[in-house]
Amino acid sequence: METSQEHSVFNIEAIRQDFPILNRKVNGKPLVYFDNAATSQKPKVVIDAITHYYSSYNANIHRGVHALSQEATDAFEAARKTIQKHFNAEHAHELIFTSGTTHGINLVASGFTSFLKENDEVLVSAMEHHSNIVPWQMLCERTGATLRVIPMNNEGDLVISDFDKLLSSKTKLVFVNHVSNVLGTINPIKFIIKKAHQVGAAVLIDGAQACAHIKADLVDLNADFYVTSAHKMCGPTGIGVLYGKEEWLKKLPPYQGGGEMIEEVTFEKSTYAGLPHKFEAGTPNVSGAIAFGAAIDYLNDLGFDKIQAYEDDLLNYATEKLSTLEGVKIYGTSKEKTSVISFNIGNIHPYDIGTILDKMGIAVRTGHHCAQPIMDYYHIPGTVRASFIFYNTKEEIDIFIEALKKAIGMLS
Ligand code: 7TS
Repeated sequence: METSQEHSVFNIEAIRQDFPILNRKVNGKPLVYFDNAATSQKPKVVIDAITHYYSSYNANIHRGVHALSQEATDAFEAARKTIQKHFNAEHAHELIFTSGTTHGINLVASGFTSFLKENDEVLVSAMEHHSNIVPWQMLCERTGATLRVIPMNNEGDLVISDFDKLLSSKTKLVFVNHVSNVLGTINPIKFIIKKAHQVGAAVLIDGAQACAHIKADLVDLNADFYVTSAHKMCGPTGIGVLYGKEEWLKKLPPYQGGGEMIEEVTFEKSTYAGLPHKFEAGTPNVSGAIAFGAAIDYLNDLGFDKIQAYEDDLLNYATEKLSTLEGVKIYGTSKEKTSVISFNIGNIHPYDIGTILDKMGIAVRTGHHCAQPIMDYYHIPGTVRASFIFYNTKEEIDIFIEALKKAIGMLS
């Protein structure tokens, strides 16, 4: 295994060796994996953490007197602390294990049912993933509150002056992604949080697309809620985290009833456990949480400053190369963006480009990317999306550009 010393100079070859899947071929060609915004690949330390748990200390947690249960509980709670430290949250009990971003958002949206009434307003940005839109629409249906939209402009930036105008004493909640999954825009969330707090609104930040690229500092951001999924940051699927400020998590009712979330149960009445257990009913994804911790350690060993500098370089290189192709239109040209490029070429359908790239071993996503309002804004059915991460290389981008040239030749 490569040491973090070797990684400290961002030794890309050593880093790529950490990811077993990168050695495979697809359709007879070396895999070029540019679908990292959908899910990232997993380093061996993460895969090993899962194998080690199941082969050495698999047990249910928080309930056994026996050694395996204690070891599993300790590892599970150590992972929570790793995540706390990573996001600089004040307390470990402010971090609730979820199955992912979607679960975290639904938990908060469900909890706000009793806090909202008719004529209250909630604000969503124009560039959200469906999972940061639909749960709030359902909340509005339950409560009679109104959903209002912070608009975006052609570059893919939020129109902050309009956000200012939308804020009022009626605003109770604002939910915005840290980074857009289509446009790559890094939203000015610290400013948004500050402004929303001035009118007494709570803010939920969807960090799903940020977490692999940006280390969020929750004390500095002062967010009320921050949600993310481990699988976007080299961890496993089926596990994520909801951060909530202690004062909010104490106020919110439990999302699910069941084992482990109670203090006492009788047929007359049940009382609930304290944080974080109140929101963690049932047997959790123990191996997932432990491997999530391993993924965070891995990323921090690489260093987020180095990750960002490397990915910025990849983004600039790819943007420049792509722009030389005739008929290319890139959606999302914000000055502040992560390594995601959504584009179309002339009138060629994105799906056709994706299919040809796949034949050449290149994985991209095509379609609306679960963000139909962005597609509506640009009046397009979908885009091709290439999303890069720190284990991608300029050589892979060259292969991608050559493959695109071939695809254009075949399709136009
Ligand atoms: N929010 C954002 C900004 C996302 O990009 C995604 C997933 C989610 C929420 C939902 O995360 P989950 O882990 O609960 O599914 N985005 C994508 C994507 O862009 N392509 O595939 C999944």
